[in-house]
Amino acid sequence: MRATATAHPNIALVKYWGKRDGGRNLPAVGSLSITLDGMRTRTAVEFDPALQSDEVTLNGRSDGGTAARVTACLDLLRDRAGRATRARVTSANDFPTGAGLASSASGFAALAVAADRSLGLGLSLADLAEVARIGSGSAPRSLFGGFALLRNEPDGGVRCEPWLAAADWPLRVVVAITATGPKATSSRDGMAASRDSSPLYREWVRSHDADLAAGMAAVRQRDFAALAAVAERSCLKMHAVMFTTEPALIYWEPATVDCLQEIRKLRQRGTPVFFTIDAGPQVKAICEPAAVATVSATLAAVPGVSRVIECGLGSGARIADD
Ligand code: 2P0
Repeated sequence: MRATATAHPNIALVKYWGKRDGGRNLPAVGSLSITLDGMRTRTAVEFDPALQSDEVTLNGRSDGGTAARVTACLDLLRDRAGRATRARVTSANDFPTGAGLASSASGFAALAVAADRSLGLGLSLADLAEVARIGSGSAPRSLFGGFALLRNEPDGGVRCEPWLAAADWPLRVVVAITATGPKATSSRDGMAASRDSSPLYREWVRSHDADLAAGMAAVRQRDFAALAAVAERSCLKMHAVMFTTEPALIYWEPATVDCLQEIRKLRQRGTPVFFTIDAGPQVKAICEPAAVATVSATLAAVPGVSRVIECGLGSGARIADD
């Protein structure tokens, strides 16, 4: 009745922002991501008949805010197992939590894998993706390594699948940390506000399928320039929606903009690199392996960048060996 799993965060190259059904956490748009190896979540799940309710500890502290989402995921698995037993969930990240580094994605992917093993269910990845998605819309992508695709299906469902293996296009990612505090507005609240108030939201959703198709083709063809173009376009469109939400969602810090400009300058001088930015102030620079030292040194020298984290493409969520 106890198991531990690890998972890596992922970052979307074609972004997810907005829901078509908040209750079932169904995304309004698909997304294409890479799973990173340089950061990790470790989650232990123990079902204990002595517990009256699920207990959630995140980074050593009791976390009531996350507990409801954890319980929603565990309820799906308890239904499958025909059990009502509550669980003790202990999760820790080796990177800043709730700061735009996709800790909820790695956290809920690890939770689904560990809880499935604890209950002895042996669910398929498709079923685990459903469980992880209830916790966080981006979490199914962290079940897979390399490049992962999440898309809406014509029947109203959501499908998440591997799109290209890490070994087939081993890009590198340099994460520039510009602030480590938790974000002021959660992605969940921000998405609801964008849908309700941004004049750009409808166009974001309408034009998204074309971006997703362009991203999928660029990855399959390993076309770096094409991927750079669609990834930066998708990122800036998403942030345009955020900026025009009421009240405005401005996740960027001054150093965020400075990093973005440095990356553009590097590319103009011939370095194969592009940026993406999530619901937080950190900048992720995606580059060819030969460019990683240049990109790292350039971003580390930007005033306001406290550190850089170098990542390769990682593997999917899995049971911990020990
Ligand atoms: C993404 N983000 O595609 C986008 C880009 C942030 C910006 O998915 O409400 O924590 O739990 O489904 O998955 C972050 O949102 O949101 C996210 P919920 P989630 O990576």
